[in-house]
Amino acid sequence: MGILNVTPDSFSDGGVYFGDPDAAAASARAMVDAGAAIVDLGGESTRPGADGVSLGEELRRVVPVLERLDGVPVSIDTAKAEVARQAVALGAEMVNDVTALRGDPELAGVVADSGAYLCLMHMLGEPRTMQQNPVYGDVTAEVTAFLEERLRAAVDAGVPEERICLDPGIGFGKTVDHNLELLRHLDVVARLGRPILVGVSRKSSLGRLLGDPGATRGTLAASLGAAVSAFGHGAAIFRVHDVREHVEALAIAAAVEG
Ligand code: HH2
Repeated sequence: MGILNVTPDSFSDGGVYFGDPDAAAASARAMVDAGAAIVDLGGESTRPGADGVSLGEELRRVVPVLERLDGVPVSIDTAKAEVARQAVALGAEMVNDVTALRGDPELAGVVADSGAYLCLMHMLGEPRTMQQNPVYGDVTAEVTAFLEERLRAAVDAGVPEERICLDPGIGFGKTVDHNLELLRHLDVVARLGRPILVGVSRKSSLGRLLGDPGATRGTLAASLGAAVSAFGHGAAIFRVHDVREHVEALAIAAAVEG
């Protein structure tokens, strides 16, 4: 899954494609050429400390890009039902909701009615405050229980279970140690029976693990190391900025695994 943010403030590609839908669409096509199975388009940053954007602004950011992505498999990274509704009408095949259907009571119905795929992600708190001292008793058990409950809620709302993938939400209300613990125990989450999506690409935990306590992002090499390790622990879908490099690294990891 290639990442395409059309925001002024995303932590890693913020501003690059903001206000330039032609460049954004070209980037999406390049990611598919590089081996991405799907491109995740987002018009609202969820980085730590980010404020939300209005419905009108989010639509102004993503609709012109969607209109240029005919034939490209798209996931829409949104928690807003109206953004999802317009995105699937313009061909998006998947809804990636970092609130796991808790943000907008109408989103579950939009996904169920459209037949789209759905990603349910774990987050403790909300982006503005989520990194202020997150506390868990057992992070793997709590994240797994949360995802199990949200999976049931989505199925009860009419989304077919076989259309749903689950994401432990690396960096969403978690310390570096929480993130490591979750990556190490992805197999526990995978026992819920759904594919596991992991988004660790360039995240700040990687830079911090390499010795910079103030890091706001991680390097490509660190991202590849994390992705290959996550693959070994059962991850199936990788949300990444650098598509070709991840396709190559994961192809070799898969070949070794047989
Ligand atoms: N991470 C980000 C955004 N959306 N969705 C899923 N399912 N999993 C993730 O880990 C995830 C996500 C944050 O990264 P990015 O999009 O690069 O930055 P920003 O939120 O600042 O736009």
